[in-house]
Amino acid sequence: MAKRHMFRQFLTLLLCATSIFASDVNPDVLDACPGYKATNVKSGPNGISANLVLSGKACNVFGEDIAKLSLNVVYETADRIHVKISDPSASRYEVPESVLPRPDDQHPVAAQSANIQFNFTASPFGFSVYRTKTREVLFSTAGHPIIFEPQYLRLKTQLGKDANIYGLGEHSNPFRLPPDNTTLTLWSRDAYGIPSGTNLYGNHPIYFEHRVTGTHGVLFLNSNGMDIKLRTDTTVPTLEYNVIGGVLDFYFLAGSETDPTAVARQYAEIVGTPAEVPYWSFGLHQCRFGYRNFVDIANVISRYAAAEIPLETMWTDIDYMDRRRVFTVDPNYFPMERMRDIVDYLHSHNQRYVLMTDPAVAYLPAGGYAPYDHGKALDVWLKAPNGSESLGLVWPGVTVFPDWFHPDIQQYWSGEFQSFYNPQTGVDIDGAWIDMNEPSNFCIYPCADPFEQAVEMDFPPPRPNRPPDPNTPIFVNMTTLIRRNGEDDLLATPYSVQPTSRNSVALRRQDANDSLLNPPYAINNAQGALSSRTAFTNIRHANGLLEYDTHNLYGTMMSVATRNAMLARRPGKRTLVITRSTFPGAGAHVGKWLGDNFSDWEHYRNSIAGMLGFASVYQVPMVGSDICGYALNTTETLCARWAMLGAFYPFMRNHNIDNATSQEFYVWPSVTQAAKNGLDMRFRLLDYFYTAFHRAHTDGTPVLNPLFFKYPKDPNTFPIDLQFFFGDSILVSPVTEENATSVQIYLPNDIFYDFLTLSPVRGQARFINLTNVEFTQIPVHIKGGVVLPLRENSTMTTTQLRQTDFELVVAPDLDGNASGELYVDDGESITPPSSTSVSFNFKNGKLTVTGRFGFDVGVGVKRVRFLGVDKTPTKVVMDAKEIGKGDISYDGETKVLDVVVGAEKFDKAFSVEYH
Ligand code: MIG
Repeated sequence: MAKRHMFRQFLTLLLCATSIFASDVNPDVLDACPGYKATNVKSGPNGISANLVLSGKACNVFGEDIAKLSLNVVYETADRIHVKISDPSASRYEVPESVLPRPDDQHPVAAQSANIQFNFTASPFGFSVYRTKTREVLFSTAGHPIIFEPQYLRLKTQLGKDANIYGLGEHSNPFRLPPDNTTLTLWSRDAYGIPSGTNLYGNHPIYFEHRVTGTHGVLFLNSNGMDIKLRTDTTVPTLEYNVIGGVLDFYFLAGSETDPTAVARQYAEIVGTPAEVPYWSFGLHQCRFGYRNFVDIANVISRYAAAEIPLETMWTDIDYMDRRRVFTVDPNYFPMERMRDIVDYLHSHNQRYVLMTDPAVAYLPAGGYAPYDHGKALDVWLKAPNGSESLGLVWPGVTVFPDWFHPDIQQYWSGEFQSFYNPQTGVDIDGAWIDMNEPSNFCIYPCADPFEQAVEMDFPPPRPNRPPDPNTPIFVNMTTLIRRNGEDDLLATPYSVQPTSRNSVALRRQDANDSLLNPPYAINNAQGALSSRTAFTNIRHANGLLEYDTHNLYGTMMSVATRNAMLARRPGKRTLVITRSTFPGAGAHVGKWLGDNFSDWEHYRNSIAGMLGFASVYQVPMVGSDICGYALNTTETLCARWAMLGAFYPFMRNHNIDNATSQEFYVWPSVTQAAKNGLDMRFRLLDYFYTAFHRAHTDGTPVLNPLFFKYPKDPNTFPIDLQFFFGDSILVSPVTEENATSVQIYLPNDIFYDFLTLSPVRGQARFINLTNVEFTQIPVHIKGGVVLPLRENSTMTTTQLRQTDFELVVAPDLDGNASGELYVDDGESITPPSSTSVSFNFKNGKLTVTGRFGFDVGVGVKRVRFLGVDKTPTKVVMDAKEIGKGDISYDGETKVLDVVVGAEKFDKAFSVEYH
């Protein structure tokens, strides 16, 4: 081994030991590495293969350069090139197909017919990807040698000046990544406060780059820890991957020269389209950490009803568990019988219930805790290198962790779900919330004695974890409950902590030379060492894979197992699973919340960028941020604004930390009103959004759109992440500053209509200042060119909403045309027995409604409102029949023509035109 290398390794260890990062090697040193040259090149009609041999003296920066690599290039579709560089001599780790099944590569296309091309130079080896038609280069490694060492890979591409790069999350940076020296670190981490500039819960090594000439995408399919750097400290701006394992596996997506959403669909062809969710899951969800007992839960449900805020789904955090142990209820505070009463009550009111499940299972080897015993019997726990169960410290104290690669893990997990969430004997939940699946571990690295730490840190914490608020009146009107138990009894019940035996586990010896724990290149993990506060990276899974390589998959694998367990409980029905940690492909199974934000304006604002990352780039569209903020006390005005912004999150949930003051929407009158106003718009738009979600499920078209997706030639839109489109056509422009009642909003050169007054607003490709935006209002505009199928009015549940008539709003574009779609099915079947798909077209004053009406929507279309109408029409005709004057009204001020069509049943084609 070269002296230099040993020195570097020594330096690395030293730096790791003092927890400073070794990653900032001067880029010139790396650029001076020899790189490779291509030999034995075989060009076929559908791709290229070659050997890559080291083309000079090894530089051995973070290990020894691998002398010979193989290159494989396949034109998998007209819009996708797969480029893989790997070590043919060793079987290096690659993301398993079992976690992310690869797209079809068996039917490649002819290179000439593809929309993008792969080009390379043999010596030194470098490659580029360019658009076939325009020869515009999209990616180029020229001038930057590839480095391929056992635990360090580097690949670097040039970027244009001020490139518009989106993705590479999970992060809390602006949606358009700052091109100046931004590092995106991918390593799942329990990231309380979701600080920007740090690695967070999930990992999505995909970016879209947008230019006025088109939008393309690059997926780096690798689950190892990595730093992706956008640099401008180099001669040309670059994007650089620094990775600690796996192979160089890239998918280049052509996207489109005109439609930025095309690249999203192409990405979905790789990672899968989003799972369809039940209709009810678009209703309002209420949660908090720190509901003390079932009476608290009952109170919240009752108070929402009393305040007439449509609560669809009640949630409960880990509070319900007995000593924080998964798959148990606390017998005193959340007794099973009362839990079942609550669920029955909710279900009989068309409401739902969701509970949290954590991955970590209490380590109780003495027996008697079935979830541990069952897992032990099936031998599904993660194992330390010495074969003993790998122990961590999570909420219940010392824990084991499920090994999602174990062949019996699904059996185990589904079994626990079947019994604890059993409809006859357990808690009959409607959806699942899975947390802590980075996996998170409270044990401080190197965690030599988790038992001692459990004692020191007081896990599980004693009850009640939040003192009762003497000012909160008992409000239960779920009478059956109040008769059986009073709150006083509950709070008097002592909470007992049982001592845990601590003799069966040897102390863990952390070997600083173990390169699985301390690899030579240290990624910029905000948690320090790779294994800090998580599972140990030297763990080998049941199938032989290392946690070092698969850490970033843990949450997604738990997601898939949880979804399967939920589907097994209610065969044929969709479910809702909300996870914290994700990887490419997660969205095909589950939704995601953005984790532990703060109740402050900055987090309110950057929730939009966070959400756009997941919904518009990563293909995880069922996403939302904790409304009113998680940690810290919220304020009335923040919560009011957030209730309305949250009404345009795909996943709308109010959630709060245990030590913060209550923030349910009924707590303040202004917030109650704000929530009602937001929900009113959301509910009226719900079928429009459901249709968008169905389309996403069908082909990956995003359900939320950053402005540039719709105005790709307008550079002003490229950095905007305080406004977005909900679906294709609803522009949401929240007030973004504390105490403000005004907001600067950007309106592209187009016609818009105010959602509430329906009057036209001509966009001038500039910011305008909206003033007098009350704390109960959020500016929402309809983008011209759409026919919106709205429900006539809002209701208290989505079940009632589905029994509400439709109205159509025709919002023409600048040419006077509009179109739209409506998809309706039973809202719950995975394979709906029937469905209705309607198309709306508006041209020359005539709205034509056509479609397939397979599903009985049960209601009619009561009216049609035509927007932007210049004068009172002489007559309005529905099908061949003139509509009576009494059913027509025209408002010259707002230019709205309102026509009562009164169709009792929405089950056939029709047309309405005005003259
Ligand atoms: O260590 O279950 O992000 O939503 O309330 C914290 C308690 C564990 C973190 C989640 C948060 C949840 C909390 N959990």
